[in-house]
Amino acid sequence: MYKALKPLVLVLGLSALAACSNQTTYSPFLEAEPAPGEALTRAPRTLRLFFNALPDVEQSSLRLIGAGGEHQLRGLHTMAADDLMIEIMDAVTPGTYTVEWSTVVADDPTQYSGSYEFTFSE
Ligand SMILES: [Cu+2]
Repeated sequence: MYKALKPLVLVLGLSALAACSNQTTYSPFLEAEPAPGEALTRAPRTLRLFFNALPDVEQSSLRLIGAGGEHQLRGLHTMAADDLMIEIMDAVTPGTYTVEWSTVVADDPTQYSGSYEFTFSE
């Protein structure tokens, strides 16, 4: 009995793995300011991310990471345009930056997350 179950467990395991590797195919994230991959020539003062539905601010977070570590951000909010927005408190110096986001949108209880980079040079 146990031996007969083994192939089934293996198949289920593989399909679970396939489901995991497919998780990047759906994301509520649409675009952002600064945009993913954007090369800025002026330091950004805010981050604004757009989604395909209204984010729940209480269940959302944004992080900005530069060469010197994590930047101080303040006042996560939505402008009610299916977006999340936050103010960058400390100086953004030339370099490459990573934005990490996590959110729940509309009535979907799934916690989605992702990240992207932009660069800034004077
Ligand atoms: Cu705003």
